[in-house]
Amino acid sequence: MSPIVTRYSGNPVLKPSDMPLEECSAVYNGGAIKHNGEYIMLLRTEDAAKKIFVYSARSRDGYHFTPEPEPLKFIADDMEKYKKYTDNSFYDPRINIVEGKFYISYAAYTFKYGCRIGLGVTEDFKTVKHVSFPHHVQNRNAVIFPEKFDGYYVMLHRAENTGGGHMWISRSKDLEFWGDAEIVADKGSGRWDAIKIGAGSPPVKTAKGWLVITHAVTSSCAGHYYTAGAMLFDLKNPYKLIAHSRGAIMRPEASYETNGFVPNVVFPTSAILEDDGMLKIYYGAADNYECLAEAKLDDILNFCDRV
Ligand code: BMA
Repeated sequence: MSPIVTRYSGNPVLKPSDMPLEECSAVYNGGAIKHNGEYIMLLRTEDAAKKIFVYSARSRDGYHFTPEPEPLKFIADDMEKYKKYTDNSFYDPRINIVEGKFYISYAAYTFKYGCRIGLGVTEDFKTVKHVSFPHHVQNRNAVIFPEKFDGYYVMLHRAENTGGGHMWISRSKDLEFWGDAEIVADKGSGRWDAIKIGAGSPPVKTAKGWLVITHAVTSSCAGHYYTAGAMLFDLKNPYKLIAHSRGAIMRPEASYETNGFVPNVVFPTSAILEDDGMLKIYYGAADNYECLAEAKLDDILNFCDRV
């Protein structure tokens, strides 16, 4: 097992039978925050037909979560246009706290057009009001920095394979029009991230830089293999990647990570830094379960080499 992270002994923190959805087949890739001492998580939840719903769940200790009875509603001023690019299929939500507001970035999917990033805002974690589709299709895994830089919001996102599977960065004055897109981290620094690399958690501020827990994908004869890594971005200039983990901080090892709907997947989607310097990393396991691993922030930083 990884020397850097320790899996929560009560994993999974949420499993399909915990969810209020009838015939639930999977619950995973949950975006989580800690707000006023409470943990709030948004979860990709699937029924028997693999139709996706996003449920919220709350916890007082970060280990035991209680799901809300109803899924989130996604609304927009122009519902017709909105539905064209979502088909009621929203997944892998991240909660980005920016200027005190809760922005939800998620993958908006339609069978016909593919996947693009959806951005919404919520106050109650029951209704998400559409803000924008920041990029065209073939983009997902977006996270937003908690602070603005020179008046700009800044987003990390991952282009699909047609865009190379690299991690991109772009910025916006108003959260609606995004530009200045650049590749900020290339896939393929080693075999472990040869296929794709993308943001997992929204950035966490540390003394050494903005920490982002990432996913990295390689492939084998048995298919794709998803691990978790870490990156540090310059505190003043997020377009500058300053350090990258030498390899995976966590790879599929536990039975709930190596067996499931998609075997051999750990997919981090949030990281919460506690006052004692421990990081809670929430992640999807095998596209089936929501899990938790903990690590000392210093151990992760020490495993990051400057680039
Ligand atoms: C990625 C996304 C995730 C999923 C992962 C592993 O490309 O689709 O939602 O968890 O693959 O299957």
